[in-house]
Amino acid sequence: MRTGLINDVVELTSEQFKFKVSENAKNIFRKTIDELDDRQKFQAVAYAVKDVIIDEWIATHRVYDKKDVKTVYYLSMEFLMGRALGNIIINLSCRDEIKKAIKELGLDINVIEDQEPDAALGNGGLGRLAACFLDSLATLGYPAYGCGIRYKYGFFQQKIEDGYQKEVPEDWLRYGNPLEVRRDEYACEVKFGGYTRTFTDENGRSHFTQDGYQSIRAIPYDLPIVGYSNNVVNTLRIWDAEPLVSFNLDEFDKGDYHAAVEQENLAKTITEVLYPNDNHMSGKELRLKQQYFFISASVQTAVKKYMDKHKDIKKLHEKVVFQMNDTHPTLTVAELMRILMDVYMLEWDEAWEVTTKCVAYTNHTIMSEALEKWPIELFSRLLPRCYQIIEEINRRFCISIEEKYPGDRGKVERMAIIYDGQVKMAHLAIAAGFSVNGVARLHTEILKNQELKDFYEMMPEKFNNKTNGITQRRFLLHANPLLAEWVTGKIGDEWITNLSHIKELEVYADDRKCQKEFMNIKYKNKKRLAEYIKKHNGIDVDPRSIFDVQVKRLHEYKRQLLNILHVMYLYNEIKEHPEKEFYPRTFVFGAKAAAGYKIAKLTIKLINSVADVINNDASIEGKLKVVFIEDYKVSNAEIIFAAADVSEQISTASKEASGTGNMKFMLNGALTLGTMDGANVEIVEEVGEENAFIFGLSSDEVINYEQNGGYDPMKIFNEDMDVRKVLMQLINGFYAPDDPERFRDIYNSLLNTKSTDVADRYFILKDFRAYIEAQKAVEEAYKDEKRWAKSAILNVANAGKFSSDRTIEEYVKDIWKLKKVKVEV
Ligand code: B1H
Repeated sequence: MRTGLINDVVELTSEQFKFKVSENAKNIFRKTIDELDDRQKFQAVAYAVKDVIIDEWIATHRVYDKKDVKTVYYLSMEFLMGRALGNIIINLSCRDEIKKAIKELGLDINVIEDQEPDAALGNGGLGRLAACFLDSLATLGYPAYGCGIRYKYGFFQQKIEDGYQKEVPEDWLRYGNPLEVRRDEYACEVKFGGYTRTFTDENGRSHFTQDGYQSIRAIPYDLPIVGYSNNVVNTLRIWDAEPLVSFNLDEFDKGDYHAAVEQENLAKTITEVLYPNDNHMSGKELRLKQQYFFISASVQTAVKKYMDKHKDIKKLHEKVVFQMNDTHPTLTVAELMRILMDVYMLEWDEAWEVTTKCVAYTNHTIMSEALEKWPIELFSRLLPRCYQIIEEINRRFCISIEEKYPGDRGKVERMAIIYDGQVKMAHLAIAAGFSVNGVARLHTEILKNQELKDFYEMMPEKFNNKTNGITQRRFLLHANPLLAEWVTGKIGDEWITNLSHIKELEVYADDRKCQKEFMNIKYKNKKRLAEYIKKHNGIDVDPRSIFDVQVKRLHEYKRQLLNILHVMYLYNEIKEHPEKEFYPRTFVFGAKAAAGYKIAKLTIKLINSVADVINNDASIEGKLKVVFIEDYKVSNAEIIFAAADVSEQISTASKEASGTGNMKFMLNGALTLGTMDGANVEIVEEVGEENAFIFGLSSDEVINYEQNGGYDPMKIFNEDMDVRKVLMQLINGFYAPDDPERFRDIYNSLLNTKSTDVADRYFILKDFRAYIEAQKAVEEAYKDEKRWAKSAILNVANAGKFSSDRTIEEYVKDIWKLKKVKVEV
């Protein structure tokens, strides 16, 4: 087997690594390696790995400096990194030496990796995408910083108690983070509140400054992002907050006790916790503070770094590009304008020219509840100078709309940045950004033709598509070592850094021996998941059954409800027709619900209640099992994807912007059961419709119903007796004998018998029959092992497009215009 080394220059022997680990054991814990507990072993190894990385990290930045490269700043409220250690080790050129050393020390690499808490600084797809992008940027050798927040508490841990979700704070930094480096020398000041003051300089020019504000000290922590075998180590810079002057007698003496306490409190709260909302805006003042906090610190630092080497601030765009990950970092626009005008004294037009060449915006959703709008009152109080700037941007933008569409008031009303008492962040991002992109072809088309139609008409040149991707290094090489090795054995290891090569597997899809090898690997991975389930849920599942998996955030539009209603239907079928042949099936769910999202949390209870009844019914002879995996996160996701036969991607068409789990399943040889939504469309295009199971309304049909009405779920309830039976089981205590009313809200959400809301907003009943049929087709296909194995291999072979390396190359070519860098150590 080839090693896959691109640039085999880093030489580390296993002896040296062992020495590092034992020195760490001694220096940090005053112990020998044998005396360490598992967590300490992890730390001793992690510090040793950091020691290996650090020279490459320094070397990378030296090259960037010397070459004076253009750099992308990927600004994101979320980076869902998961565990770092294992991923770093597989990316390092000296991975074999490290693995050898760990083995020779008598340590188990899996046990060590398992000690690391997930860095869960994100909610779901948006945050994980940012993490995949960083991996790809480093591997491809592009100069990049990730900029985010060092939340003290990441995304909550989910415990299931009596079938209900309970949120437990995720104290991921409790034992420190061996891989981070605190960079006090880059600390900076971020100002909140107060008022703007105008003054005139000696040349008679007016300037603005902020007075009477509260200050926070932003302190960066750097995390290494290791490229694959190329000596490149990029940086994820996450900011923590501290009071500028800590609560001290100075202030106290001045009688400014309150101000001092407030600053201290603001600093404490600002980076305390990640808001756990996926596809939903929180609207809390603290959230806006978080946004400005990390944006101001990141933009200040980027501008300063540029000015350290260059004289002309007006050429900033030649070296710096800011990519805004959704609208959450849109304050970048106002902050950059502020710095250019108030610090570097540019005129408005000059500042606008620079800003609009530096910022680009990615849209990740059309869900209306996710659109960020801030009340003017809150915004202007918290960020007076930024607000003033946005007002002026809005004034000029509205004039340009009027010029283009004279007399069309509607246009101005629909497109204004400030309207109806609110600041609309997406409108600001589009008005200022030189690029606006969606995250899958269908999503971008919906943006252009529906959601952002007015903007597209006015500025078509800004709009472009960048279909999402995932890193094959984490989601195949690390997550599924058996399959990774098999693939490499067949086609070599180029796929690790160029996933288009995986197409070469296609010739093996019909080969009976290969099919058997493939199915055997899948079986082993299913066994691994079955063991995890046994350990965590105490449930026995049969690895020979079909593993049908839906793991993602819990949201009504993702339709976990459709899935569990279908399970209820199947159970009814098996009970009514015990004689009928039925291929054993294990339905696996994993999903966290936002803490305040009632119906989502009730859906979790429903899944667990259905699981309880079905798993404990001996009469069905284990034909059906339902498992809810507690605390779905990046680290257990790796085990889950590898073990899936069926990938449930069943969102209401038009609602899922892209999805990225769909790609991870595909790469691991699961067949997609899905709607024509998000990136599913492109997955089916790549693999062929015969190797997936597509059902349900199209996005056009959904949008048509939404705009023109004409859908009546009650009619289906009245006419389809299978649907009726399942729905009645929601309210007759079948799954809640102690409280038959428990699931009434779910029933109502579908039939609107009481609420004033739209009935079955996500077309669950409308798609129910089609879903049943698609599921039947899945069963038929699985019974034919040859056919299934072929399809599964073809899914792996056609996943090449969905590498985040491809996505990043497109961003670089069309938006960022970066140059690749080579690092020799
Ligand atoms: C996605 C979000 C999101 N889209 C608001 N939007 C948030 C919106 O905390 N908030 O306020 C957090 C997250 N997340 C997801 O992005 C899409 O739903 C997926 O379809 C897509 O694959 C992913 C990455 O593009």
